[in-house]
Amino acid sequence: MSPEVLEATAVAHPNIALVKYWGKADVERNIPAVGSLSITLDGLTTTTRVRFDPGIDADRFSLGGRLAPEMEARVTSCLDLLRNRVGAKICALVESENDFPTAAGLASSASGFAALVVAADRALRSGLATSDLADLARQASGSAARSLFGGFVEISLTHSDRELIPRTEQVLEPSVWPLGVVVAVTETAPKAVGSTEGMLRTERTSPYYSAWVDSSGADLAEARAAVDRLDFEALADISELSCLKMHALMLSARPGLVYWNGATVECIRRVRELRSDGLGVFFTVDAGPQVKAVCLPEARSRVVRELAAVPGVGRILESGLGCGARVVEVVG
Ligand code: 2P0
Repeated sequence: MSPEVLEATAVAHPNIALVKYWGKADVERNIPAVGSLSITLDGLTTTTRVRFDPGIDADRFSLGGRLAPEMEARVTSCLDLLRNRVGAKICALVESENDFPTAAGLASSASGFAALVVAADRALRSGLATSDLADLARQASGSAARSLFGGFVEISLTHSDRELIPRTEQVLEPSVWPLGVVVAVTETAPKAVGSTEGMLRTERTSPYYSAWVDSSGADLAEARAAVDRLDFEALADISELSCLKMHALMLSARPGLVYWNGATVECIRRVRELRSDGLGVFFTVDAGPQVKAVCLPEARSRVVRELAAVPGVGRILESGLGCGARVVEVVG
């Protein structure tokens, strides 16, 4: 192998927001309009190998063993951020695999861009701090910044010279509060309207958008306080509120964004019944039809059984909380 070939492989996990991000303060720089709080999963994994090779004159991207030219522009833009930062010009072959459905509301772009920046950073020997890599990943996909870290992760926004500055940080190690997540997969096809397009449409057309942005800071503070106290009931309340508020906002766009199907609604109803029976579980749903049930460890097996029995649920994925994106192999 030529000594100029630089290669590294990284893994990253999707994250699920409990306080949701929806809307952009700056589209160009992909600054979120609201802060968010997420948990990183350990049961779903993206593995990405980046090989910088002086023998190629354009980046190439494959997903699951098939070339994916439709995604190359986003991958190249993300790599350009890193190349510009370190003064590199070399192109890369990027091979990525997900062990879960892609683009169906399971945050594959989050784990994908997190793994990409971590692998590319190591391959180029750039040695950037995790916070800097999170910032690069955030510019590629807002939720990706959160997958750089494990456990409970917050993106907070501060004002500086009339600009919003996002900052991503871990707020709790996964071992401190080892919650479980049960994903009820109700559909595996990619979603009809991607998150970026959906957010821009919502901002342009929903009469509720400013109320969403104005109330998000209080939701985030409430959720942070619940996490700090390890208060499951309080976290359940504020997480379901943030989820339903985001979907109400999406529904109020023109044309309305309906990411749910019938089984999504049935799963939500079932989780609510279980919770009112005293089981430690709450739901959240992202820009897709899957329902994620977040639960106390002792509730997990019952939640799996109950959601598997809901008509329309095709598959159940189980996860605990995991760690942030990391390098698993370096070549050269
Ligand atoms: C979240 N979502 O907080 C919210 C909830 C989906 C619903 O972050 O436009 O793919 O690339 O910054 O990161 C999905 O958005 O959006 C997302 P872009 P991204 O998890």
